[in-house]
Amino acid sequence: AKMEQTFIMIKPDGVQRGLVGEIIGRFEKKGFTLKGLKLVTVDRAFAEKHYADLSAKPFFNGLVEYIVSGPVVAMVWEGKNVVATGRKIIGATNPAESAPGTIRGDYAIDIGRNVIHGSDAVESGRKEIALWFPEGIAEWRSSLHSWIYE
Ligand code: YYY
Ligand code: MG
Repeated sequence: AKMEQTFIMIKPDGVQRGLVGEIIGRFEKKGFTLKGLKLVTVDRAFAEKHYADLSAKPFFNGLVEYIVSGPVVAMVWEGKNVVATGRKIIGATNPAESAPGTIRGDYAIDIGRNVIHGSDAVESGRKEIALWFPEGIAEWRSSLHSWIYE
């Protein structure tokens, strides 16, 4: 299997609302492997860097305020196709359009409180992992590997 990594972040509302265990459980039960995990509160400059591509958008300031408003759970998940599949597990950006069964579809209402972030491509995932985990991530292989991959 060709392995990929993605950066997943539970946003401050997800932490405050006690959704951390539920969200991690969905990625775990799917079969993906947890390679990095930390609870961290970031400052404005860091949040602006994470969302640099969106700096011209009218919602940018509110988005940055939201991300710095409390601790977030930063994670790296690994697996075959984890970037695209992770986005499916998360659901559409606007929770009004996210399908039931997705994280945003099940737990969010407003676009500006949509609980979770996931990288949109392998390359942006690589950049986000480097930004959030400059110390590096764990090197391990799950003993379940051959029960999940053929
Ligand atoms: O990748 P994803 O999080 O699904 O959406 P992006 O287009 O990258 O936007 C990042 C973030 O910005 C989104 O999760 C909510 C917020 N946002 C917003 O508040 N209003 C919009 N019209 C679009 C995005
Ligand atoms: Mg995005």
